Amino acid sequence: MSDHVAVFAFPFGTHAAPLLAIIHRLATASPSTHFSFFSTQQSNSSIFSIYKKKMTIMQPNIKAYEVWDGAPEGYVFSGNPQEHIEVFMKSARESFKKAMEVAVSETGRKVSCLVSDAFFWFACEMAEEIGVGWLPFWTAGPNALSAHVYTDLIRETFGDGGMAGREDETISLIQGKSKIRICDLPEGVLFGNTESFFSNMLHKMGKALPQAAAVFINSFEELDPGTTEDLKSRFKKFLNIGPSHLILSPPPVEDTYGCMTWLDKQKLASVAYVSFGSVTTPPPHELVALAEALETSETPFIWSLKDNSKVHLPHGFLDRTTSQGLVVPWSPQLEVLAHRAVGVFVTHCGWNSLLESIAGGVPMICRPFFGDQRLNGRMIEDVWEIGLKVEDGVFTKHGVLNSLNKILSQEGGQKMRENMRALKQLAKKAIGPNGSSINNFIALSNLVFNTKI
Ligand code: U2F
Ligand code: KMP
Repeated sequence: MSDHVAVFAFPFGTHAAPLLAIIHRLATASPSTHFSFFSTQQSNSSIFSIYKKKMTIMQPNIKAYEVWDGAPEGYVFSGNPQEHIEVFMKSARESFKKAMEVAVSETGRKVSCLVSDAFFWFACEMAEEIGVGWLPFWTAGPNALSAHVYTDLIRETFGDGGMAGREDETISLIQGKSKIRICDLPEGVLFGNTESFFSNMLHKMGKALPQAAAVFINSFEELDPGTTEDLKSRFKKFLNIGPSHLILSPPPVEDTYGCMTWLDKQKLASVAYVSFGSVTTPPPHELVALAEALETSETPFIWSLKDNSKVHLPHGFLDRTTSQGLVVPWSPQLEVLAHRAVGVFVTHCGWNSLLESIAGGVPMICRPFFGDQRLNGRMIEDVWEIGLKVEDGVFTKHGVLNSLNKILSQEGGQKMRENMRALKQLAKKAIGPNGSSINNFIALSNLVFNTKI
């Protein structure tokens, strides 16, 4: 039997790279299966180049196919980050369909299984049309996923738009959410624009996922057992197969800006690592507050900051801090967080960053922005107790100084590090012999290789 697995990647945020890592592992396990990996030209060139840089051989049974980004020639984007998503999504179904036809005719193999980013709710119907199983991948955490699955229930219970004064009420009617407050929900579920294109996409996704052959996720069951148990009852199969970077153990990446050699010279657990992921940069006044707090506290730091944001740093900051820290446009984050010198991570609470911080055992200072990030921040502070949210939700010099002090020089930090160690042990167990994530990965492989319905 010569199988052909079609894989639809979401080309924004950190979605496509973790999916490719999982596909790479599946492709290694089954060299006779062909994998067609569909994403935009920009996304494919960036994620496949990581493999080249890491000098890892890309499996010959994976082939990248390009899909249209949806922007007609000369299209000018307004600057709103969701516009890229909207423009892409409007033509995505057709674009994927066309590209899949090319892959089928090139390989001479019919598609036997459809793996997609969970955002592509329409892939459920596409899989049905061609008579194969649909396996959606959710790239964020289980708690956010459950917020989208239960959007109707949340809206019915808490009222569309009428949450004034109820922001701090907990959502205890949903298993796993006893510490989650209404204000932590991804915008568009209950507040914000509930009718936006993006909110509708997530709403439709929440309704489609229970029909999938299995939903898989980059997490481990023991991290959020309540939510996991609940989602297992909602989905045909709910497979936690992470933390994927521990299972797949990527080879070290190039240290272009000398972060690792600089860290080697720093004291144990003394350095603040600062990064806000691939989508967001804090507004200028918050960058200033954060920079001032780092400078005043004389905390050694590595700050991953896009070059075009450096202009917002306080006048003379870069010159004054040359011996105190590094400002780099991109860091080898996984390795940085695993380094013994790093003592705190100032983060936007993106899911991949959260998992990498757990693996490195580094407590977090949380400044969430959108989507799942407030939810992750709440779990970090109130459930796992492995970090603190910034005071008042935004960076102020005073608030950052307080948080740095609590984590780097007081007992609070010690307790958080112990909690981190316990979570890391659970993660290691999950990916060890007979661990939950390993068993789920085997279940996923079985579905990928036998999903004809
Ligand atoms: C979206 O995620 P983001 O890209 O904003 O953030 P993360 O999930 O934290 O992923 C960032 C990744 O980029 C890497 C880092 C993570 O793997 O190691 N990285 C790096 O290597 N060097 C750098 O200097 C900076 C980052 C979204 F915004 C989130 O809300 C979601 O949780 C996430 C997953 O769906 O997608
Ligand atoms: C741009 C993005 C993302 C986004 C919003 C953007 C993204 C992402 C999410 C998200 C939304 C709700 C969730 C979890 C994640 O929002 O990549 O529950 O994953 O403007 O790239």
